Amino acid sequence: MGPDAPPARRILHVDMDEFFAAVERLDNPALAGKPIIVGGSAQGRGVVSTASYEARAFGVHSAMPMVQAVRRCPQAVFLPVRMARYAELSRRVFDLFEQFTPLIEPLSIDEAFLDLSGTERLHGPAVEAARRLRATIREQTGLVASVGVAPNKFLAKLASDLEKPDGLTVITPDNVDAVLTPLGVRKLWHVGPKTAEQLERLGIATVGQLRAASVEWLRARFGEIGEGVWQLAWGRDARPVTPDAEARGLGSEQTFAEDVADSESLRMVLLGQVEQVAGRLRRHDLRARTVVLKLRTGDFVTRTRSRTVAEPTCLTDELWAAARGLFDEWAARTFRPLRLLGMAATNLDRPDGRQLSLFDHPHQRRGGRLDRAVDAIRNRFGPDALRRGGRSR
Ligand code: TTP
Ligand code: MG
Repeated sequence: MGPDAPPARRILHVDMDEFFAAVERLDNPALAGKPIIVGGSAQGRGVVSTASYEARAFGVHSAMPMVQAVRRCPQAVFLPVRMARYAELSRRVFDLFEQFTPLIEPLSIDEAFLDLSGTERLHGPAVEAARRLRATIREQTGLVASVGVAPNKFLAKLASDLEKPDGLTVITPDNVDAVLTPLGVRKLWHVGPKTAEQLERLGIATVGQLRAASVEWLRARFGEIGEGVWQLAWGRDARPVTPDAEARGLGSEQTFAEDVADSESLRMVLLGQVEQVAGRLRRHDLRARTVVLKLRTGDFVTRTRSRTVAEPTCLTDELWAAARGLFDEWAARTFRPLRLLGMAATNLDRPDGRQLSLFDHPHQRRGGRLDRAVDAIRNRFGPDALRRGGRSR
């Protein structure tokens, strides 16, 4: 990487091991060590959702017709899918991710990307964080996760699969070539069976061979995918981890037992929400570009207003100014008693560059220090320990 290269990212890909089967074993420890096959239906039709590793040893795998699974592993314990229970465990696991970063991109019920870039100060090196995450998941849920750590999404996902089950695999600039070059081209995103066959017929079966091909030739032959695949072969993937901000929520909202008509009380509720969200942003070393205000009136009509700030920020004062501005504008024009009030910080961003922190921006210095002091007290004494005077500003 040249001197102008962006700071390396630290991406985790987390994938729970034999997820549905693992939950079944958790709920019935007598299943330990036995082949478990989850899926199908009581009549033995349908397909396998997943098989425990003991059953996989007999060649049973996801999406296999149940009849075939029965033939291959008749001694297995066959169980129906209990989706609600798996979703419950999934939620618990995803909640644990939040202790490490709010930049979480869910891929499926048991799989997600986490972006830990810029969190060394909070969580130490990414590998350490990955170790702790695996231990936390095991302690808190009794389930096992395999984790890949790498500078981008493609490599992180590849890594999590390499030492499954119960694996922690790190891909770095030092080992990326050794890991990638022997792999079959089918391991690359976008290379489906058809493209793979075409490539193989041209003598390109491995990633190493693909690297040797010219990118112009690949582009001419396969279009844009050709170029993308070539980049992946070199371990390059710039796609960002895209959190579902609304669902994972860097926001706070409150529903009132009765409609609240006093705008000063509402402003105080809003200030409390801003303080809470700003604290979470700072804890995760994030800044927000946009503040969203959410208002629901007694007739259950919900409105949102948003304001984008000039510079991404994690400072309570700046977020409060935006939220208060939105609220006051709405109140001045169309005030109505509220049933629900909430706010969210969206368009999240990390400080661009390792060294850049809260205190690098001269005009942010004062506010930053006050915010940190407030955070420290809150962390010790709870969220209600301090309330700043926001009334007359
Ligand atoms: P996977 O992560 O693909 O599989 P897994 O967690 O069972 O096993 P591994 O250790 O290899 O990660 O999928 C997660 C869950 O999604 C899986 O437990 C069951 C469900 N699933 C299906 O229902 N059908 C399918 O075809 C696949 C692949 C998964
Ligand atoms: Mg899995």
